[in-house]
Amino acid sequence: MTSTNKTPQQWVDEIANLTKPAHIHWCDGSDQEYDDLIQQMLKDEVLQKLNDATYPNCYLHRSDPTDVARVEHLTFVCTPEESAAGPNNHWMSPADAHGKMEKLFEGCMQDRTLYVVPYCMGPIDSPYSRCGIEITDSAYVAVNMKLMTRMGTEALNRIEKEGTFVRGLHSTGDLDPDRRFIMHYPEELLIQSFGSGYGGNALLGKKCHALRIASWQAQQEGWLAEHMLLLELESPQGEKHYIAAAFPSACGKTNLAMLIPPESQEGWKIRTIGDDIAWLHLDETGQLRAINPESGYFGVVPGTNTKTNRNAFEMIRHDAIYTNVALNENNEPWWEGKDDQLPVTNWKGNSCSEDDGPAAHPNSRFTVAARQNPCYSPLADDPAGVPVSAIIFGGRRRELAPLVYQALDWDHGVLIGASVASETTAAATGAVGITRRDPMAMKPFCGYNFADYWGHWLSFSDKSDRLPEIFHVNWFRQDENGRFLWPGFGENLRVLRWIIERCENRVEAQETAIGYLPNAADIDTNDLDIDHQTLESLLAVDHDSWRQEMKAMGEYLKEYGDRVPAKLAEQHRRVIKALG
Ligand code: SAT
Ligand code: MN
Repeated sequence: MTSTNKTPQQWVDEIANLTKPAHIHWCDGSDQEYDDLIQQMLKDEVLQKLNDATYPNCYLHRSDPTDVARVEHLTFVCTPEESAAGPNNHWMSPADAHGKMEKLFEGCMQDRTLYVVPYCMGPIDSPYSRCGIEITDSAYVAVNMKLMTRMGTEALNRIEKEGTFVRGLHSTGDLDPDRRFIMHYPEELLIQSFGSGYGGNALLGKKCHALRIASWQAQQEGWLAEHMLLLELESPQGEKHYIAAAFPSACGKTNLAMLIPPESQEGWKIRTIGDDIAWLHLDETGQLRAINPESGYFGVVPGTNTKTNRNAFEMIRHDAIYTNVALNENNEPWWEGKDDQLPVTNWKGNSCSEDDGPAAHPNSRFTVAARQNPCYSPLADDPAGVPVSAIIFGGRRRELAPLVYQALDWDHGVLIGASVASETTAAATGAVGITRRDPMAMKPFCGYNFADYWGHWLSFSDKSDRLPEIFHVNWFRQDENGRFLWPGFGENLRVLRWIIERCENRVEAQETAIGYLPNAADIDTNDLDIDHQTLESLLAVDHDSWRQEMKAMGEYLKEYGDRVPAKLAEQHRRVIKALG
């Protein structure tokens, strides 16, 4: 299974030979096919139809209770040299991984249908797009791939023309957590996933292809594959800016990408290009341009309501697949933070009166086509992508990181990105709320050694003198009583406005040891219930805490040894010196 230039047919034959499916179905991506697969899954009780009057064409899928999130400890990068995968990845030698997986896949599709899912990540006619074929024995995966990617005949035509594609082999296996692995072989452009039906482990176009494999390809070819939302911000004067923002999973990317400006911000508009992944390329003028490789959203459901994200709330009222939410008495989906009705059946299918814990799983998800988004930007389909003015990094941190600050220059911005830390969330199995380093929000998704990845980021300052400005934001600061200091959600627009003003050189800022901070008066707090002191603490740089932070960052960098780029170490020393 090593050659990357097999034809789709040759590869499918080879896999069919190994997995022994009862049927083979080549997906054409048509609406009819989608409907047929849904009908089949209703019959097989893989899906349940929700209230058709209030939630037309919406379905509930309950996954196995042990299979509800990404499994980072079972996710491997398989490169010949362990050092190429780096301390940021689990590593297995390609030979060992192939041996292990071959045994698992042997005969695993008996009595099942093998679906061939050709897909294109990015607009079908964009030079920046890349194709793949996922082979899966899950109809749930096939319909999710239809919503999340440009899937079907057009993608297959492009693959046949290009002669190359990323191969992804997936089987839900027997869902035994001890027989669950997600393997990546960057040099073979190959992904193998066994034993899970959950999104990030099973929809191989998403994290496995568009981030882990693509980040590796991007390093070879001089572009960037990032865990970033993409939005268009239009001012009341009609000026447009495009912003790319990296946050860890379940930290509000979808909400920011779909932000509805509050009444006080009259005339401002936000449109979504993407909510999770961006591929960025320098064009011939040195401008960084971005596409969203996906065409749908796989978003966190709990907490979605008309106040936090009205666009999403409306978007998921029809033609949506829900995974692991609860039900109310009207057979409508229900989740924590939805409304004041009561759930009746929890995500496991048990009665809520007899089973404790949250009714909807904290990582329950919706899948919808991006076009259903009320603030969808048609530029998401533009093969040329959008020109990026600003890159934002952020994490979920109750302390330390100010509301917003700006890097002194690109190289300093790379240090800021590399230093991102965030509290863990329910998007991955394991403890929640533990602060960990999550450079560029790519900790679970970078397909190669982070030290080389930072070097790759740094190389951009040699290639262009018109790169985007880099910023860091933190919406999640809390006081000692656990109260959020910043209202977040729609009000985050106020921070985006400062960011754009900085990009346009229209507002002064204070140079501090960690970067440029806003003067308090330059953040619009009109109509906000936020006093001057709170704003000051949101914008303060506590030197003691930052010295500790930089020390911790130094320890973290040591894990990467002398592979850490000199320019990054130099930026780190500079900040320490400036902190005094
Ligand atoms: O599970 S996914 O990786 O698809 C979503 C996420 O964790 O960001
Ligand atoms: Mn994500």
